[in-house]
Amino acid sequence: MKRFKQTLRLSIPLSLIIVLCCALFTLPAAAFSDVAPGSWYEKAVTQMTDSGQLSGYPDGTFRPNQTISTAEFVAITARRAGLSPVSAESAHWAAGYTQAALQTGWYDWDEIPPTGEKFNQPITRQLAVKIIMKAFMPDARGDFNKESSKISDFSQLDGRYYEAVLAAYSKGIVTGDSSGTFRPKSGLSRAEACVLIQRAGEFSQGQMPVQPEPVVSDPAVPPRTETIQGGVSKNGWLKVVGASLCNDQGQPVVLRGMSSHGLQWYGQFASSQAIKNTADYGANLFRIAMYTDEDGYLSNPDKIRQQAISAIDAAVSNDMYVIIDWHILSDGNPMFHVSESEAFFTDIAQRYKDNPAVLYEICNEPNGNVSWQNDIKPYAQRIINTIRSQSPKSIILVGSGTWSQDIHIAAADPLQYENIMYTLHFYAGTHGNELRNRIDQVMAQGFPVFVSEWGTSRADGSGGVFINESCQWLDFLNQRGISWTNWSLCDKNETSAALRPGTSPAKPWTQAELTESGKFVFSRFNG
Ligand code: DCB
Repeated sequence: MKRFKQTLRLSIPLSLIIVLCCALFTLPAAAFSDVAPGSWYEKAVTQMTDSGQLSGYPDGTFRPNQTISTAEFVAITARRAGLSPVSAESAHWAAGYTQAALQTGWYDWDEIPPTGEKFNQPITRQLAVKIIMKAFMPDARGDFNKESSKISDFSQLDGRYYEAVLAAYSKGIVTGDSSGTFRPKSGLSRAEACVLIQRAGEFSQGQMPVQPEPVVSDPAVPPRTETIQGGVSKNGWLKVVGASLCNDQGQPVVLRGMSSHGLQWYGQFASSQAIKNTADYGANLFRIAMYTDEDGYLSNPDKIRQQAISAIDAAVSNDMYVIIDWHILSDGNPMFHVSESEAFFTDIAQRYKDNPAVLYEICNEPNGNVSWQNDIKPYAQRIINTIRSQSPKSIILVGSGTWSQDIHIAAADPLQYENIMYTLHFYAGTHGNELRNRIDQVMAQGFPVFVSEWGTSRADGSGGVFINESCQWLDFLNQRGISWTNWSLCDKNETSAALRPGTSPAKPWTQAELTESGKFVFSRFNG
């Protein structure tokens, strides 16, 4: 039986050296002067180094007794599990892996903050075990009484690690040392870490996490657009230049934030505190989804208009841009209520004609038996004229057929106005390369695209959460400087909702009140 080593030598983490050797050296274990043949960790070290998941040092040593750092542990586990690095805020060598691991849900923000302050510290044994169990055996469980009796210092474990540690003991991943202690808050050596990761990894052969589709580098892809962020006071009146949204200085600008859910159902999350909360997390845009049908504006125009106006004013007072969205959905043809739309937009555009913050989205998602040429385009011409007659400089966002996915059809027969953008809506669990290719196709023709709604879920608002696919999408949008709002800011019990059920709209939100989707999306307001 392999066992944990009792003595741990604490030493300064050697992250810089590790980064160099991770990148440059993969020495076969046999070459490690300090990995004794027949030692309890030799097999695991050999297998992992041979497959490129682990490396030694340029001087030919593996340093099995050296305490492993948090970043090393996460990066090695991620490689073993086949996770790919994603873009991250910290410049640390392992930040791409730690960000991917965080987004995959291996641990929470407070355990390993993405800002990096714990990356070079030793990882605790309890957290290390949680990570490998999440990575390789997420469904394993252990019987509390049976397993906890094997651990003489069980009372020292923090409660959030009970489940993972009990599962690890029950599966034989962790066996404890000869005195039956686990020492949850101590570190572990590189050799121990290697054995643990290898053992859990072998257990789960065939159940590797789903990998995002590789981003195919297409020579037609533009170089990353240098965009600026910031609010209305910094950027002023926006304008469309070629395929880019620009500020009043002509510099490409990117807006990111949340969409409300239907005001008739979740209007409380379009409150000034809720909008401020998203601004505090870095959003510079808010979208007001004003359903027309489904008991929305058309059933209760005065009340819903007032809610929308209050939400616009709340966004403005937080220096955010704001989209007022005429949210057609079950009424799939915008012509059904064109005169109500004209009246509504006349009123709003008149009210906000001097305010650069307000963007107009005139038809959320045309769908069903609706044609660009015969329905959407004539509707758009009428409403654009209506808005421009009051507020000539505003940006206007126009949807297309198939729930605002048919931008290529719109681009083939475009609107002849300035400062128009075409909306593309996607749901990461449903839509992928096909829609991304469409974006590239129309941008190459010079048409500006705005993602005024997307979700981490499937297209019905539930399923998933599809974090890998969402990441791939956001990286794609960042590369092209495309602005977005995410569906949706509410506490509905559906995976696309950013807030857990019961979250108060009247207070700032803690991480614990954000859903898996909310945590991910809120972490990406700045790119
Ligand atoms: C869009 C709508 C939005 C809808 C989301 C998710 O619809 F713009 O209103 O939100 O995407 O489906 C959902 C809410 C649910 C609510 C439902 C009805 O999340 O809580 O019950 O609206 O009000 C899309 C987008 C794409 C596709 C289909 C829909 N698609 N759709 O590609 O098939 O069926 O609503």
